[in-house]
Amino acid sequence: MQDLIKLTDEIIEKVSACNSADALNDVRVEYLGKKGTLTLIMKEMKDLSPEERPAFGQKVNDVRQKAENAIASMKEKLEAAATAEKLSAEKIDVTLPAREQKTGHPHPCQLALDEMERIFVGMGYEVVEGPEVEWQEYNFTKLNIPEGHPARDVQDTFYINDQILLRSQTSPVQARVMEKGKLPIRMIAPGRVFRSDSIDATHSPSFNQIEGLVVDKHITMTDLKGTLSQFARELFGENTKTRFRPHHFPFTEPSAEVDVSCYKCGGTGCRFCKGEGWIEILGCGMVHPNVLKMCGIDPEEYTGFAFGVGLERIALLKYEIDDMRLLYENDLRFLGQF
Ligand code: 2NM
Repeated sequence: MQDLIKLTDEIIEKVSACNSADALNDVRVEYLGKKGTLTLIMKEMKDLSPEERPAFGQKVNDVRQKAENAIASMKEKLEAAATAEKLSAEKIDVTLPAREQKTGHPHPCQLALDEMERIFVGMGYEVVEGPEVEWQEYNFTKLNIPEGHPARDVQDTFYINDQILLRSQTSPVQARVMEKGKLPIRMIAPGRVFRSDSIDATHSPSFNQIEGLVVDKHITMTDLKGTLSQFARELFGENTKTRFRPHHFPFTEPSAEVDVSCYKCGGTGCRFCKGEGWIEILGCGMVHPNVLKMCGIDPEEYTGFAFGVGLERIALLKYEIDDMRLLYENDLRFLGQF
Protein backbone atom coordinates (compact mmCIF):
# COMPACT_ATOMS: atom_id res chain seq x y z
CA MET A 1 0.00 0.00 0.00
CA GLN A 2 2.87 2.32 0.91
CA ASP A 3 4.49 1.52 -2.45
CA LEU A 4 1.32 2.49 -4.34
CA ILE A 5 1.30 5.96 -2.72
CA LYS A 6 4.96 6.40 -3.64
CA LEU A 7 4.20 5.23 -7.18
CA THR A 8 1.43 7.82 -7.50
CA ASP A 9 3.80 10.60 -6.51
CA GLU A 10 6.44 9.26 -8.89
CA ILE A 11 4.02 9.22 -11.85
CA ILE A 12 2.72 12.72 -11.14
CA GLU A 13 6.27 14.04 -10.84
CA LYS A 14 7.31 12.45 -14.15
CA VAL A 15 4.20 13.74 -15.90
CA SER A 16 4.79 17.28 -14.76
CA ALA A 17 8.41 17.11 -15.98
CA CYS A 18 7.24 16.37 -19.55
CA ASN A 19 7.82 19.16 -22.05
CA SER A 20 6.51 17.43 -25.19
CA ALA A 21 3.71 15.16 -26.35
CA ASP A 22 6.31 12.43 -27.10
CA ALA A 23 7.79 12.54 -23.61
CA LEU A 24 4.28 12.38 -22.14
CA ASN A 25 3.44 9.35 -24.26
CA ASP A 26 6.60 7.59 -23.08
CA VAL A 27 5.48 8.10 -19.45
CA ARG A 28 2.00 6.78 -20.30
CA VAL A 29 3.46 3.63 -21.91
CA GLU A 30 5.87 3.16 -19.01
CA TYR A 31 3.10 3.02 -16.39
CA LEU A 32 -0.22 2.35 -18.14
CA GLY A 33 0.86 0.43 -21.29
CA LYS A 34 0.37 -3.33 -21.86
CA LYS A 35 3.68 -4.02 -20.14
CA GLY A 36 3.49 -0.94 -17.92
CA THR A 37 4.17 -0.92 -14.22
CA LEU A 38 0.51 -0.63 -13.17
CA THR A 39 -0.56 -3.38 -15.58
CA LEU A 40 2.08 -5.69 -14.12
CA ILE A 41 0.99 -4.82 -10.56
CA MET A 42 -2.61 -5.67 -11.52
CA LYS A 43 -1.44 -9.07 -12.75
CA GLU A 44 0.19 -9.74 -9.37
CA MET A 45 -3.31 -9.71 -7.80
CA LYS A 46 -3.61 -13.40 -8.52
CA ASP A 47 -0.99 -14.01 -5.80
CA LEU A 48 -3.21 -12.37 -3.15
CA SER A 49 -5.87 -14.04 -1.07
CA PRO A 50 -9.44 -13.50 -2.31
CA GLU A 51 -10.18 -11.29 0.75
CA GLU A 52 -7.30 -8.93 -0.02
CA ARG A 53 -8.07 -8.59 -3.77
CA PRO A 54 -10.98 -6.08 -3.80
CA ALA A 55 -9.19 -3.49 -1.58
CA PHE A 56 -5.96 -3.91 -3.52
CA GLY A 57 -7.77 -3.67 -6.90
CA GLN A 58 -9.54 -0.58 -5.67
CA LYS A 59 -6.18 1.05 -4.76
CA VAL A 60 -4.50 0.20 -8.07
CA ASN A 61 -7.49 1.56 -10.00
CA ASP A 62 -7.22 4.67 -7.89
CA VAL A 63 -3.59 5.13 -8.91
CA ARG A 64 -4.46 4.44 -12.57
CA GLN A 65 -7.23 7.03 -12.41
CA LYS A 66 -4.92 9.64 -10.89
CA ALA A 67 -2.23 8.88 -13.49
CA GLU A 68 -4.74 9.14 -16.35
CA ASN A 69 -6.06 12.44 -15.00
CA ALA A 70 -2.53 13.85 -14.66
CA ILE A 71 -1.62 12.75 -18.20
CA ALA A 72 -4.85 14.16 -19.67
CA SER A 73 -4.42 17.54 -18.03
CA MET A 74 -0.72 17.63 -18.99
CA LYS A 75 -1.69 16.77 -22.59
CA GLU A 76 -4.12 19.67 -22.63
CA LYS A 77 -1.46 22.02 -21.25
CA LEU A 78 1.12 20.95 -23.83
CA GLU A 79 -1.38 21.32 -26.69
CA ALA A 80 -2.34 24.81 -25.53
CA ALA A 81 1.36 25.78 -25.37
CA ALA A 82 1.96 24.36 -28.90
CA THR A 83 -1.02 26.29 -30.28
CA ALA A 84 0.16 29.49 -28.63
CA GLU A 85 3.64 29.03 -30.08
CA LYS A 86 2.24 28.34 -33.58
CA LEU A 87 0.02 31.43 -33.40
CA SER A 88 2.86 33.68 -32.35
CA ALA A 89 5.18 32.26 -35.06
CA GLU A 90 2.57 32.88 -37.78
CA LYS A 91 1.60 36.31 -36.55
CA ILE A 92 1.44 39.05 -39.22
CA ASP A 93 2.36 42.53 -38.06
CA VAL A 94 -0.42 44.57 -39.60
CA THR A 95 1.05 47.73 -38.12
CA LEU A 96 3.87 47.74 -40.76
CA PRO A 97 3.56 50.86 -42.92
CA ALA A 98 2.35 50.04 -46.47
CA ARG A 99 4.76 50.44 -49.37
CA GLU A 100 4.44 53.96 -50.82
CA GLN A 101 2.55 54.17 -54.12
CA LYS A 102 3.96 56.94 -56.29
CA THR A 103 1.26 58.52 -58.45
CA GLY A 104 2.26 59.67 -61.94
CA HIS A 105 1.07 62.81 -63.70
CA PRO A 106 1.01 64.15 -67.26
CA HIS A 107 4.24 65.30 -68.94
CA PRO A 108 4.35 69.07 -69.74
CA CYS A 109 4.03 68.20 -73.46
CA GLN A 110 0.91 66.18 -72.70
CA LEU A 111 -0.51 69.12 -70.70
CA ALA A 112 0.16 71.47 -73.63
CA LEU A 113 -1.37 68.99 -76.11
CA ASP A 114 -4.48 68.51 -73.94
CA GLU A 115 -4.90 72.28 -73.76
CA MET A 116 -4.56 72.80 -77.53
CA GLU A 117 -6.87 69.89 -78.33
CA ARG A 118 -9.44 71.35 -75.92
CA ILE A 119 -9.28 74.74 -77.70
CA PHE A 120 -9.69 73.32 -81.23
CA VAL A 121 -12.26 70.67 -80.30
CA GLY A 122 -14.18 73.58 -78.75
CA MET A 123 -14.16 75.24 -82.18
CA GLY A 124 -15.54 72.08 -83.81
CA TYR A 125 -12.28 70.50 -85.01
CA GLU A 126 -11.69 66.76 -85.15
CA VAL A 127 -8.45 65.21 -83.83
CA VAL A 128 -6.97 62.79 -86.41
CA GLU A 129 -3.85 60.64 -86.16
CA GLY A 130 -1.84 58.91 -88.88
CA PRO A 131 1.27 56.77 -89.48
CA GLU A 132 4.75 57.91 -88.45
CA VAL A 133 6.25 55.87 -91.29
CA GLU A 134 4.97 57.46 -94.51
CA TRP A 135 5.16 57.34 -98.29
CA GLN A 136 7.31 60.20 -99.59
CA GLU A 137 4.30 60.78 -101.90
CA TYR A 138 2.16 61.87 -98.90
CA ASN A 139 4.96 63.58 -96.98
CA PHE A 140 6.15 65.65 -99.97
CA THR A 141 4.57 65.26 -103.44
CA LYS A 142 0.92 65.82 -102.46
CA LEU A 143 2.00 68.80 -100.34
CA ASN A 144 3.46 70.61 -103.34
CA ILE A 145 7.05 69.79 -102.45
CA PRO A 146 8.36 68.54 -105.82
CA GLU A 147 11.34 66.26 -106.44
CA GLY A 148 14.56 68.20 -106.04
CA HIS A 149 13.08 70.60 -103.47
CA PRO A 150 15.58 71.25 -100.63
CA ALA A 151 13.02 70.11 -98.00
CA ARG A 152 13.38 66.58 -99.44
CA ASP A 153 17.13 66.54 -98.87
CA VAL A 154 18.44 63.24 -97.48
CA GLN A 155 20.46 65.41 -95.10
CA ASP A 156 17.24 66.54 -93.39
CA THR A 157 14.95 63.52 -93.74
CA PHE A 158 15.16 59.95 -92.38
CA TYR A 159 14.58 57.82 -95.49
CA ILE A 160 13.82 54.13 -95.09
CA ASN A 161 14.09 53.62 -98.86
CA ASP A 162 13.48 55.92 -101.85
CA GLN A 163 9.70 55.73 -101.35
CA ILE A 164 9.27 55.40 -97.57
CA LEU A 165 10.45 57.73 -94.80
CA LEU A 166 9.81 58.88 -91.23
CA ARG A 167 7.33 61.75 -91.68
CA SER A 168 8.94 65.20 -91.32
CA GLN A 169 5.56 66.84 -90.56
CA THR A 170 2.01 65.67 -89.75
CA SER A 171 0.50 67.20 -92.93
CA PRO A 172 0.50 63.79 -94.69
CA VAL A 173 -2.34 62.93 -92.26
CA GLN A 174 -4.24 65.89 -93.73
CA ALA A 175 -3.45 64.85 -97.30
CA ARG A 176 -5.01 61.46 -96.45
CA VAL A 177 -8.16 63.13 -95.01
CA MET A 178 -8.52 65.46 -98.04
CA GLU A 179 -8.15 62.48 -100.39
CA LYS A 180 -11.07 60.73 -98.71
CA GLY A 181 -13.15 63.62 -100.08
CA LYS A 182 -15.52 64.17 -97.15
CA LEU A 183 -16.00 67.96 -96.98
CA PRO A 184 -15.97 70.32 -95.23
CA ILE A 185 -12.84 69.53 -93.16
CA ARG A 186 -11.99 70.95 -89.74
CA MET A 187 -9.19 68.91 -88.22
CA ILE A 188 -5.97 68.92 -86.24
CA ALA A 189 -3.28 66.27 -86.63
CA PRO A 190 -1.04 65.98 -83.55
CA GLY A 191 1.91 63.61 -83.49
CA ARG A 192 5.57 62.77 -83.62
CA VAL A 193 7.70 63.94 -86.55
CA PHE A 194 11.34 63.31 -87.49
CA ARG A 195 14.07 65.51 -88.90
CA SER A 196 17.78 64.84 -89.09
CA ASP A 197 18.74 67.63 -86.66
CA SER A 198 21.44 67.62 -84.00
CA ILE A 199 20.27 67.98 -80.43
CA ASP A 200 20.52 71.40 -78.76
CA ALA A 201 18.33 73.62 -76.55
CA THR A 202 15.77 74.13 -79.36
CA HIS A 203 16.26 71.14 -81.72
CA SER A 204 15.72 67.39 -81.58
CA PRO A 205 15.67 64.70 -84.31
CA SER A 206 12.20 63.77 -83.09
CA PHE A 207 9.61 66.20 -81.79
CA ASN A 208 5.84 66.71 -81.88
CA GLN A 209 3.71 68.86 -84.10
CA ILE A 210 0.08 69.87 -84.25
CA GLU A 211 -1.04 70.78 -87.73
CA GLY A 212 -4.48 72.18 -88.41
CA LEU A 213 -6.55 72.23 -91.58
CA VAL A 214 -9.86 73.79 -92.57
CA VAL A 215 -11.31 73.25 -96.05
CA ASP A 216 -14.75 74.55 -97.05
CA LYS A 217 -16.43 76.86 -99.56
CA HIS A 218 -15.54 80.55 -99.06
CA ILE A 219 -12.74 80.05 -96.50
CA THR A 220 -10.57 83.19 -96.53
CA MET A 221 -7.50 84.64 -94.86
CA THR A 222 -9.89 86.37 -92.43
CA ASP A 223 -10.98 82.96 -91.12
CA LEU A 224 -7.32 82.04 -90.68
CA LYS A 225 -6.50 85.24 -88.77
CA GLY A 226 -9.61 85.10 -86.59
CA THR A 227 -9.15 81.43 -85.72
CA LEU A 228 -5.45 81.69 -84.84
CA SER A 229 -5.93 84.95 -82.89
CA GLN A 230 -8.66 83.27 -80.84
CA PHE A 231 -6.40 80.23 -80.34
CA ALA A 232 -3.59 82.52 -79.07
CA ARG A 233 -5.93 84.30 -76.65
CA GLU A 234 -7.19 81.00 -75.23
CA LEU A 235 -3.68 79.61 -74.89
CA PHE A 236 -1.82 82.67 -73.54
CA GLY A 237 -4.56 84.88 -72.05
CA GLU A 238 -7.31 87.19 -73.37
CA ASN A 239 -5.03 90.24 -73.75
CA THR A 240 -2.70 88.41 -76.15
CA LYS A 241 -2.24 90.22 -79.48
CA THR A 242 -1.15 88.46 -82.69
CA ARG A 243 1.05 89.57 -85.58
CA PHE A 244 1.10 87.88 -89.01
CA ARG A 245 4.41 88.22 -90.87
CA PRO A 246 4.72 87.17 -94.53
CA HIS A 247 6.67 83.94 -94.98
CA HIS A 248 7.07 81.11 -97.47
CA PHE A 249 5.90 77.48 -97.23
CA PRO A 250 5.56 75.28 -100.32
CA PHE A 251 2.10 74.00 -99.27
CA THR A 252 0.44 77.36 -98.60
CA GLU A 253 0.05 80.61 -100.55
CA PRO A 254 0.07 83.19 -99.12
CA SER A 255 1.98 81.99 -96.04
CA ALA A 256 2.72 83.68 -92.74
CA GLU A 257 4.47 83.25 -89.43
CA VAL A 258 2.50 84.23 -86.35
CA ASP A 259 3.88 86.03 -83.31
CA VAL A 260 2.04 86.61 -80.03
CA SER A 261 2.63 89.64 -77.81
CA CYS A 262 4.93 88.66 -74.94
CA TYR A 263 2.70 87.45 -72.09
CA LYS A 264 5.44 88.40 -69.60
CA CYS A 265 5.85 92.11 -70.46
CA GLY A 266 2.73 92.62 -72.60
CA GLY A 267 4.83 93.72 -75.58
CA THR A 268 7.14 96.36 -74.12
CA GLY A 269 10.18 94.07 -74.32
CA CYS A 270 11.83 92.01 -71.61
CA ARG A 271 14.42 89.30 -71.07
CA PHE A 272 11.85 86.61 -71.86
CA CYS A 273 11.06 87.92 -75.38
CA LYS A 274 14.67 89.10 -75.81
CA GLY A 275 13.52 92.73 -75.95
CA GLU A 276 11.29 92.03 -78.97
CA GLY A 277 7.87 92.26 -77.29
CA TRP A 278 6.81 89.42 -79.63
CA ILE A 279 7.25 85.64 -79.55
CA GLU A 280 6.95 83.41 -82.64
CA ILE A 281 4.54 80.51 -82.12
CA LEU A 282 3.48 79.01 -85.47
CA GLY A 283 3.44 78.97 -89.27
CA CYS A 284 0.31 79.10 -91.40
CA GLY A 285 -1.23 80.01 -94.74
CA MET A 286 -3.99 79.45 -97.29
CA VAL A 287 -3.75 75.90 -98.66
CA HIS A 288 -1.98 75.99 -102.05
CA PRO A 289 -4.34 75.20 -104.96
CA ASN A 290 -1.84 72.53 -106.10
CA VAL A 291 -2.22 70.74 -102.75
CA LEU A 292 -6.03 70.76 -103.01
CA LYS A 293 -5.82 69.50 -106.62
CA MET A 294 -3.34 66.71 -105.83
CA CYS A 295 -5.60 65.60 -102.97
CA GLY A 296 -8.65 65.48 -105.24
CA ILE A 297 -10.36 68.72 -104.21
CA ASP A 298 -11.43 71.36 -106.77
CA PRO A 299 -9.66 74.63 -105.82
CA GLU A 300 -12.23 76.62 -107.81
CA GLU A 301 -14.96 75.41 -105.47
CA TYR A 302 -13.11 74.96 -102.18
CA THR A 303 -10.46 76.94 -100.33
CA GLY A 304 -8.79 76.35 -97.01
CA PHE A 305 -6.25 77.38 -94.45
CA ALA A 306 -3.64 75.37 -92.58
CA PHE A 307 -1.17 75.86 -89.76
CA GLY A 308 1.59 74.05 -87.93
CA VAL A 309 2.60 74.41 -84.27
CA GLY A 310 5.55 72.79 -82.50
CA LEU A 311 4.24 71.11 -79.35
CA GLU A 312 7.54 71.28 -77.44
CA ARG A 313 7.91 74.96 -78.33
CA ILE A 314 4.47 75.71 -76.84
CA ALA A 315 5.27 73.65 -73.71
CA LEU A 316 8.58 75.54 -73.26
CA LEU A 317 6.81 78.90 -73.57
CA LYS A 318 3.80 78.01 -71.46
CA TYR A 319 5.79 76.53 -68.58
CA GLU A 320 8.80 78.88 -68.95
CA ILE A 321 11.34 76.14 -69.61
CA ASP A 322 14.54 77.32 -71.32
CA ASP A 323 15.94 74.04 -72.69
CA MET A 324 14.01 71.50 -74.76
CA ARG A 325 16.31 68.67 -73.62
CA LEU A 326 14.68 68.87 -70.17
CA LEU A 327 11.48 67.59 -71.80
CA TYR A 328 13.19 64.38 -72.99
CA GLU A 329 15.50 63.48 -70.10
CA ASN A 330 12.70 62.15 -67.86
CA ASP A 331 14.32 63.48 -64.71
CA LEU A 332 11.57 63.18 -62.10
CA ARG A 333 12.99 66.13 -60.13
CA PHE A 334 12.19 68.27 -63.20
CA LEU A 335 8.94 66.60 -64.29
CA GLY A 336 7.57 66.63 -60.74
CA GLN A 337 7.17 70.42 -60.93
CA PHE A 338 4.29 70.42 -63.40
C1 2NM B 1 2.79 74.67 -91.38
C2 2NM B 1 2.72 75.97 -91.90
C3 2NM B 1 1.80 76.21 -92.90
C4 2NM B 1 0.19 72.88 -93.32
C5 2NM B 1 -0.26 72.70 -94.60
C6 2NM B 1 -1.02 71.60 -94.57
C7 2NM B 1 -1.75 70.94 -95.68
F1 2NM B 1 -1.85 69.65 -95.47
F2 2NM B 1 -2.97 71.45 -95.74
F3 2NM B 1 -1.15 71.19 -96.80
N1 2NM B 1 -0.99 71.12 -93.33
N2 2NM B 1 -0.25 71.92 -92.57
C8 2NM B 1 1.05 73.95 -92.82
C9 2NM B 1 0.97 75.21 -93.35
C10 2NM B 1 1.96 73.68 -91.83
O1 2NM B 1 3.66 74.32 -90.39
C11 2NM B 1 4.58 75.25 -89.91
